[in-house]
Amino acid sequence: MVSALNRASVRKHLLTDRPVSTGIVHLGLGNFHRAHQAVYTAQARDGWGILGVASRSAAVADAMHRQDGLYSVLERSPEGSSISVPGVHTGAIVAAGNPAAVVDAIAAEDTRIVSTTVTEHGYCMDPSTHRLALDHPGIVADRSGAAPRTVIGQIARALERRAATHGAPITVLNCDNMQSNGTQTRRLVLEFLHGSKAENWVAENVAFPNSMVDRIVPATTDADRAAAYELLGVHDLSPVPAEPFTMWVMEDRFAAGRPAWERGGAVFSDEVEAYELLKLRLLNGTHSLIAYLGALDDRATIPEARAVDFIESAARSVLEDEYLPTVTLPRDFDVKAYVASLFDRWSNAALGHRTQQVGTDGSVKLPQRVPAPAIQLLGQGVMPEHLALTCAAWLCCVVPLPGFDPGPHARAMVDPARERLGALAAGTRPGVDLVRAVLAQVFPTELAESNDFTGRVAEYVAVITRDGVRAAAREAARS
Ligand code: CS2
Repeated sequence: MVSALNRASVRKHLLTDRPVSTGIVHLGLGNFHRAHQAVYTAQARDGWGILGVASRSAAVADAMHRQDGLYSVLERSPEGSSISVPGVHTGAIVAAGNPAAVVDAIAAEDTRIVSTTVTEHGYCMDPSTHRLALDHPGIVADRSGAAPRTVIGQIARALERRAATHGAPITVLNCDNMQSNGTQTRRLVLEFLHGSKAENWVAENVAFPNSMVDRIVPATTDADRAAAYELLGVHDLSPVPAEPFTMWVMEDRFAAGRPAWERGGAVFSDEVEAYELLKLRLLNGTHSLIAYLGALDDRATIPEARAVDFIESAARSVLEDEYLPTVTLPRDFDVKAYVASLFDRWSNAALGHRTQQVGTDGSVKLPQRVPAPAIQLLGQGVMPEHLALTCAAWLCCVVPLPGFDPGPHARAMVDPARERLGALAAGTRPGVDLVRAVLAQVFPTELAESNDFTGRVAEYVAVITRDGVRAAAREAARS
């Protein structure tokens, strides 16, 4: 019989064998957290432990319970694979069905950091104003006093409890791909608590540092499970595949201490905004374009898509001509090396990151990537052709258009706005009217109401649906 994964059976792969106690409650027990923050925390080796909170699915928490709280991180690249076991979680719970336990955990005096990777979608933000969506059903329910089910509600209620009981300060650390992620979270929490007794206490005792996180971490496949077994010698019920590259830059503003994450290579910097914009635009923005063009060209994975000539050219153009001119580089930053490393990372065929996965949630990801640079370039009289192409390709992937089949990879993309956009498409004339209506749902008014931009997006939608995605990319290259 094959033995199970436990502390003894994987001892030689453990990143830390120090006993840990919970100092961090982490919301979002997905693959990204498990291959990023958890690894840095294990490498700090200073006793900090993490209570992981999965939002809905019990699969990861169940697997971890059966394995002494452990799982492995499988680093995959064309050069080979290696494996490690962070071993830094003190427990794993599921928020759905037990929201009170989440509030209790964050409110506990020993908790000094609450961190989040709940995706852009998880913050209940109004896309056009970037404020808390006060009409979001989850926020309405949470503010009415029910046990909170949204992440902002859970954090806010727990902070209220801290204010009313022991009063110990805490840090809220957003680790999602959002611009000024700490500042935005602070605003959302304070908006939730507006008018309550805890508002001032939160403003004075809770730190919300900004952070930039980076590691490509796909969903786990059967091939990953088999590779993990080869390297570990025991079955892992929930291994996490990841690329070798990893980066974390954050502000050193913690209200109640932090692990020595620098031991794992994290950088504490006062230039986080520059790193954030660089990463959100050059990496994430270009990634989106590769994913949507790739899916429409019937490519299953990012490395397959990136290898197609017209997709590679479009990726270089959007990155170099449209994203790069809109960022300010951090001091002493080698941008040439960074760009070269991005194209290498996107070529990692051993990882097999799916176009469908990167294309998922476009209605909440693209607002963090496209509008600000598009508005900036339009303001300078420059039409951002490839940003318009990004929007057109996304729209063709997720909005039903008469007589057009975007293919299996696009159909598999999940998007919280799919239903709403489908209804909109059913009641709106295709063409520029539809494009304007769709962009108004997801982007700030300034961009959605730019006739030049929406007109350009509509032209690309027309070319994609009539002549195919290659023709549209060719047109963008010529413009
Ligand atoms: C990707 C990111 O899914 C996406 O939108 O662009 O998940 C990307 O892989 C990570 O941000 C890399 O750090």
